[in-house]
Amino acid sequence: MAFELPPLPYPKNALEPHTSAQTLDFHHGKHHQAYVTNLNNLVKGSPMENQSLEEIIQATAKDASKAGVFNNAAQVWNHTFFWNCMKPQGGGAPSGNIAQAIDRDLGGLAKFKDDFKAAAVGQFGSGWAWLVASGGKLSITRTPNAVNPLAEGGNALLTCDVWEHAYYLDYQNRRPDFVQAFLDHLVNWDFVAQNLSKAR
Ligand code: MN3
Repeated sequence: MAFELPPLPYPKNALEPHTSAQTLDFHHGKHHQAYVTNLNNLVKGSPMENQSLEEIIQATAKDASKAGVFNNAAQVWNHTFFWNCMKPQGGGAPSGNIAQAIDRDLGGLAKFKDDFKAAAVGQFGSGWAWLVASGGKLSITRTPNAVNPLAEGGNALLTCDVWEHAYYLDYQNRRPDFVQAFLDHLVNWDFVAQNLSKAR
């Protein structure tokens, strides 16, 4: 059974003006699709064909000979997760458990936003910024290329794609402006709270 590109959880123009329909057209329709196609070609005829994305990611993360499979599997997972981390009229302030955990572990929402932005902007080259729950505690991390917290056994709660293809059409070199717009206007806090409630 081949992996498939999941549809975006909202119309392509729904995140405007913060992320354009043109960006989502390329980012979802070309970049994300290419990772799906590459992964299917790489696992064809191997036992991995019948494994879940999560199983493939965890099995290949530390195996240099499987870097191609890992990179494409992780990028398929990362992008599907990223689309769900955003919604139209998102951003604002979280409530409930996730708000309490941010206050407890990360010094409150304002400090979380500053620190998440610093992680996203400070990732040299391509990668991802993450809010992670591990051992019952929240932390902010950044990863290069396709690497994600699953590989380390952590629970991803939120991510922002900081590969240039995520923002270049709309923001050119201004990654900090993209990350600020993500935090202020796009974050789907309901999805983040749902991820926290499922965290192991
Ligand atoms: Mn991307």
